[in-house]
Amino acid sequence: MKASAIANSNIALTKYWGKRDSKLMLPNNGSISMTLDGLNTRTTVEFSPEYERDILIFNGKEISEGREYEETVAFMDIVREMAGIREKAKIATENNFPTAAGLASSASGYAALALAASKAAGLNLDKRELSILARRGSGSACRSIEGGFVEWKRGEKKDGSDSYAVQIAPKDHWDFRMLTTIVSTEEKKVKSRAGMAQTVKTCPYYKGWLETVQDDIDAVRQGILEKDFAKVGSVAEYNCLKMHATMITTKPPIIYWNPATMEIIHAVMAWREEGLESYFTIDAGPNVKVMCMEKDVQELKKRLEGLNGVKEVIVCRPGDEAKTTEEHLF
Ligand code: 2P0
Repeated sequence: MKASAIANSNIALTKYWGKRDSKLMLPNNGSISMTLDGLNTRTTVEFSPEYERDILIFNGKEISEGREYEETVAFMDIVREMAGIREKAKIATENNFPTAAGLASSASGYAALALAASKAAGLNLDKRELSILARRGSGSACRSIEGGFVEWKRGEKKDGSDSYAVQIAPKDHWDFRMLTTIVSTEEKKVKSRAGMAQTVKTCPYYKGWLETVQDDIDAVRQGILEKDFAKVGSVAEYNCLKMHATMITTKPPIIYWNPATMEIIHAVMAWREEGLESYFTIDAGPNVKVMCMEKDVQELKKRLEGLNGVKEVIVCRPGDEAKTTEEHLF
């Protein structure tokens, strides 16, 4: 059986940083995100007795070994076990954005794969089950199953059955926007997975992160529901800075920022002083996402494009949930 799905990437407003179970991808803390319209992955999966091994085609090129291949096969094994099938699969996947640009390709990638692979395997999973399955591929992927504004519940159970994402507000809830500002398309040196493990192990301030992150989640959730832009933006920005403080103080230190990152941070803060209301957030990489309301998009985009080192600014609205599609890649 063949099935295809399309899923959007997402950006965390309060971050996921650190695991309590690396096999089941269970987080130490919950997180809140916005699903990003227009930054997506499309994936087609077909199980067949004709395939002797899983075949992975990424952006038109076959990947037959290495970390990415192994992780995909491990994920397909989870799907096969759930469906009680043994057939190998052909998987074709395409991103419509630069993969190495720190735009969370694993989030849209595993959300699309969870939906396409489960359908192709004959499973009919509900949103909760899909989110849990996507989480097994990559933590942040569980948030891309839903559209709009999303919360990934940390959960308490050891088996992960209560650690999944739910929608806080739909995509048309308000005219909140995210300007994805690309300063580098180089592959990052330290992947999130390794970076967070190192932080949990060696950062003396990680305790402080865990002690304060739930207050940030509660404030951002409330801010979203009340459409309070200043509350969401200011808490999200501070939460990002706290996460980066823990990255910078691991051993050895992980510093994802480059000079262009710093330039944007200072510019956004100065513009805010002037009354142009915007806030920044940054993931495990140098690119900056700037939060604003629709009315300020054009002015901010123009100003960001004028800064040193800025290559591209992509305007993102809150995006859709993951969906199946009849447009197959093969
Ligand atoms: C987030 N990040 O909440 C945080 C903020 C990066 C910084 O989720 O090991 O690719 O696959 O669960 O989901 C990136 O980590 O890590 C991430 P795994 P993932 O968006």
